[in-house]
Amino acid sequence: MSDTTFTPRVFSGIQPSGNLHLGNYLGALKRFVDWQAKDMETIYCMVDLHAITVWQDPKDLQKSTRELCAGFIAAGLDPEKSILINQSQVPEHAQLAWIFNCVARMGWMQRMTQWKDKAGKNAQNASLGLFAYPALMAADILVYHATHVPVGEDQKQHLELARDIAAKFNHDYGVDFFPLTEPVIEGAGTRVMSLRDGTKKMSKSDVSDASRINLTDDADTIAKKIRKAKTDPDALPSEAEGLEERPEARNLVNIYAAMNSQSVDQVLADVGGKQFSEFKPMLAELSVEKMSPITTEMTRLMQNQDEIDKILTRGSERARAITAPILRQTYEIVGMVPPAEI
Ligand code: AQP
Repeated sequence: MSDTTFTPRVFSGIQPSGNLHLGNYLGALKRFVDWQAKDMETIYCMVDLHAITVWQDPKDLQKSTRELCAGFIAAGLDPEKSILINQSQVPEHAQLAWIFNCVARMGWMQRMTQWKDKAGKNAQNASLGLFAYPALMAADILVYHATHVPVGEDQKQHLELARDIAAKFNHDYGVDFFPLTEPVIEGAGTRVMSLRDGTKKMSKSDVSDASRINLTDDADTIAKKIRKAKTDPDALPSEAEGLEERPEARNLVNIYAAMNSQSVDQVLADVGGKQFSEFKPMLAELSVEKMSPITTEMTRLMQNQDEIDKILTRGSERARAITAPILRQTYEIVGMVPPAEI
């Protein structure tokens, strides 16, 4: 365990790989906004270096990065309060990742379920970057000495690996330099499931657009997708235990709770006994009420790309004031010769 007290600092990121969806919003973005309201430094990142671990069309990547920045701001992140950055504009992320590539072990990476899922049976043909993804993620966090990382449940294993990397670095070099960062996985929205299959995570890469609500969907599309969401024939229970064997029902109740910043028990106290024919329109109305202003604001912001680019440039300057000294100290610990002052 680390004895050093680190200044509380929040870091998290989202890949600009298109199709920003309700899972990203409830599992990550909405919670980023909640953390911004606390008295802590908050840093949020568009992780484009992660996105290219699988092929991205260069033009789409630029558009998606700016769109994601617009989404961050439209959802309530204030570039004056939070540091908003594009990962590739802060080179210390990739520089620290190389050091961590030399700390992490092959066996640790091979155990990552996201690697197994994404590389699938064709692992020999997957990029080296996809394999090393969790070491870059550890660097994203630790290059800020971040202490809190709000993420969805799917990122839990990667965060545990970041702690393993920090602990091994500290042990190997006999220092207490990197914090053992706490994953913050809380609330009803940390695992939003597909609207077509309650056992599958809502995901950008699902071929079925009906499986997810995109942040770019208009009000009619949102309402239609919820109306068509898979459910079962029973009425809603009055207590959470009644959802145990009902993945689709549980998912819709979780979405309602997360969207309305309530607990599942609070929602069920209100809607227990209702049929889906009654609950779905309630969910659709709530979703449109919460999501439509974000979509409208995103569209408006996207018309002013210069403004977005300036926000990112300013964010990277503020970020580098934190990351450059931490990288310099890391290099010293590792034994790199520092550049001479001329
Ligand atoms: N379904 C989800 N429910 C809750 N949280 C989710 N997150 C992603 N999907 C869900 C959270 O969103 C943040 C950013 O995720 P990412 O950019 O790393 O994207 P991802 O996990 O790769 O998203 P997808 O949709 O799952 O992409 P593909 O289809 O490429 O695998 C993270 O905090 C994540 O937990």
